Amino acid sequence: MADQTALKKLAGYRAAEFVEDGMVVGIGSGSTIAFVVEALGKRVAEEGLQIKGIPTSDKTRRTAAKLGIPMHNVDDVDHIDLTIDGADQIDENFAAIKGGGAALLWEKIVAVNSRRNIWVVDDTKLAPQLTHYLPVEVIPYGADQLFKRLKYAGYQPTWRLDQNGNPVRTDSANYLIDLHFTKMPDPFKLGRELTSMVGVVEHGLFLNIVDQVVVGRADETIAVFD
Ligand code: ABF
Repeated sequence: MADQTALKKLAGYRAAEFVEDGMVVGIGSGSTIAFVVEALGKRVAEEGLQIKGIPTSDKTRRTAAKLGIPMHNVDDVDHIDLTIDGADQIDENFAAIKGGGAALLWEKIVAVNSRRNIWVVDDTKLAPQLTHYLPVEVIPYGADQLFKRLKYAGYQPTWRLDQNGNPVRTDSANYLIDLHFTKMPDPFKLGRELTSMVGVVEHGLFLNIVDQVVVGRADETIAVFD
């Protein structure tokens, strides 16, 4: 049985095949996407693939640029043809939780400005219902008061801290609060409630966004779900 990294590579390289010459491509974040970037870098170097990359994080911008992929900002282009991104968990309705990698805000901005979205995962990310913690990006000013409100609402909030115990700062210099659920409430209702809370910038529920999911499976086959 292949290990998770091998499945990520398998799926990442397969997902990169959907990129065509001349495309504006949103490039996601995370370790699975690192394989997509590696595959695209090879095609740029070996085939002369002509694409414009739009990053979902500063880390992705740097990694992709280092591999020779021309990177542009989301506002530099008329539209994005295709975005390929990872996910923390995807349920049977293709709802996803993203943001474990602290990039959910730029990921969602790029995704909603893309004509087509593909998520690429190994099969450990698939689940009947969403159970993964839910990242929420919040403005630092008033974040403690917001944390208390989330706790009172029963969402079991925790601060996203770095290895030194300091609050993680996103690429937009915001904080992340992760919510924990024994049973995820209706994601649409929860999403609306979170974005209505003053100080919440965005949350990691990605609903009605994805068009295709590429899955690296434990038997080393690839499944593509439309
Ligand atoms: C990104 O990919 C994030 O939304 C998500 O947290 C991460 C998953 O990373 P990995 O592929 O390393 O599991 O899109």
